[in-house]
Amino acid sequence: EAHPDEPAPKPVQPEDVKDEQKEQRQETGKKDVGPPKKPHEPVELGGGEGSKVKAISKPGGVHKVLSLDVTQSPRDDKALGQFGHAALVGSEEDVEVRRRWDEGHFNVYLSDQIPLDRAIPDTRPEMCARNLVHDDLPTTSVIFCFVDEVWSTLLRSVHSVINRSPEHLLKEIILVDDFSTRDYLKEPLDKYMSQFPKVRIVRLKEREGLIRARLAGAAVAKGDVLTFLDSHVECNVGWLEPLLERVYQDRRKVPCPVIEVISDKDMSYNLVDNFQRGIFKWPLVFGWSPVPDSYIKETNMTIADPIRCPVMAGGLFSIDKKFFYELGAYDPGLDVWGGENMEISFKIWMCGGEIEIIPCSRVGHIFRGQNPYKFPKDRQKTVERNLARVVEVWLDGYKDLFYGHGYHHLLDKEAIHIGNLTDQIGLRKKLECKSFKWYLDNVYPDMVAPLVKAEGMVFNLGLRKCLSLQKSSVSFETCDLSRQSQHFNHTWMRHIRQQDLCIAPQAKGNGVVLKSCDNADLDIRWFHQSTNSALAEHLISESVSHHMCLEAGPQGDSVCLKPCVPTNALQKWQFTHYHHI
Ligand code: UD2
Ligand code: MN
Repeated sequence: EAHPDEPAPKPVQPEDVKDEQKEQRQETGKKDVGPPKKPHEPVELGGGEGSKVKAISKPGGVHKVLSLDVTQSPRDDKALGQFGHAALVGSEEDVEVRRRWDEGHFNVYLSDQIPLDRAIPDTRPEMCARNLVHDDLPTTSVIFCFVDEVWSTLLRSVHSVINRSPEHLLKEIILVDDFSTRDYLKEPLDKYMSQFPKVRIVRLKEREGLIRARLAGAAVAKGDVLTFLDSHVECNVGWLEPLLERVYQDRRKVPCPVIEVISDKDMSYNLVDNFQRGIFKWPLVFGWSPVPDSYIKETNMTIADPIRCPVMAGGLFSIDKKFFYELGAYDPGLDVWGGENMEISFKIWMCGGEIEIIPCSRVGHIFRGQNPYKFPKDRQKTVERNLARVVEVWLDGYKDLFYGHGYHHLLDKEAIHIGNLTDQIGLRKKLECKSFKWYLDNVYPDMVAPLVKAEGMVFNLGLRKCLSLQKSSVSFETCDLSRQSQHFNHTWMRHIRQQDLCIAPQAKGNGVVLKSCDNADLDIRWFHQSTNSALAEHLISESVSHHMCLEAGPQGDSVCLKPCVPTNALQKWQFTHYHHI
């Protein structure tokens, strides 16, 4: 178990918190658990916050986080996978393991043999069990959406919520069935869940994808807070109250639990590194990255403090229901899977909220190598289109960075059927959300995001002169950085650009002309291999009809396109400065 040297906190049964007591608490502000605390004394939860924003104290009674776990002393402590231990199957069973793997893209065979209410190690940092939370926390609706989820993992997810959430805070569990095809998810699921009055099942009439499925769940939710979870998780001891406490402290905080790893192979429950935050890299790829040591030191951050996250992983978080709707919920135009975590993250931060990981709240999740369900359309195209919608609404000028990282083809909006964005753009205006630049500067300052790949003068190696824009034509001059006429950018769209003008190959002939820059214009892109101002390289026109190299006339009186010659110095160019991402 997690803290063998520490006596496990005495489990408090959910029945301990009765409705009458709850009402009484709200009236009198008295608590029934934990040490007494004066009603208006500021409460510091989890010590000095990494965000430097001190927790806002709220009046009202407090109690120690309820370390509910009716499963800590399980019925069968010899059961497979019990206590989150790795479960192994005999090699003669390998065939079965393999045969059933594709049902969920994890070890379904094993999962089916592990108790639905198994105990898992309490992986919280030690101080978490001593933290105080308010008595009158808001209630939550827990929303699971799923499509063809494996029976045992779906049930284990639901059991973990029921067993480890304070009864009075759990308004309901909403299961949104995203048009599953498997029979056991129909009557058998209804029947099984009928033993839990709090579980409601919503069935969608067609496959909507996880985004619209979550919206359908939210639409019927009665709790004050929405808590979204994937349908193959195990909520750990004390997971819920720390999340609700953050929302209670400030309704614009969007807390996420630490996502721990349930092995897809042996179903063991594994804790993850501390101090991890959710980030993205170009082109909007989600990832984890440690909080810098210097930041931890400077802010005296402890392993139990909330961690501000530029983006969330997507699956597991709590959000004040009203705030969720004020933000316009999710863009309902996002299909099936992917990109919605970027959308909600940018929206939350840019429109007044905050995303945090709460180390005292931990939920295990089975990470799978592949989506175990079918995409109605091509998977890659679906995700790309979702991302393009997000980018067009939220990224301002930085969208070129996204497209420039291998997504040029998405600029052809007609080909990708990006759909209508009027509502989303209108929403951003209405909410007066901040710019993407503000987001980068304030939320993700360590993100490298230059708007151009290279800039400054464009030096020709053979001629030893620099490109210059004179009277709207391209010529050469002795290099002089102080002259604006010699300043060009090589952008993420691979344009050679000065203000709004781009260098382009002549439609007929080998010369170059100036055109107004247009991201969708394939003819004005120039491939340039160099990433380093010590190395001159070709500028290769990507225009279909040319595909040749930019070359300086030997007298410096012209610039034109010629077939590329690796050794020709008149075809070698270097920018003054290159940016690295
Ligand atoms: C991660 C998120 C997931 C979501 C996704 C990006 C975590 C732990 N998981 O991928 O929540 O944000 O990134 O979109 O952060 N589902 C449906 N209908 C569909 C497809 C999926 O209901 O058409 C359900 C699915 O059964 C599951 C949930 O949506 O419960 C998330 O799907 P996933 O587990 O395949 O996503 P994951 O964990 O790879
Ligand atoms: Mn998942």
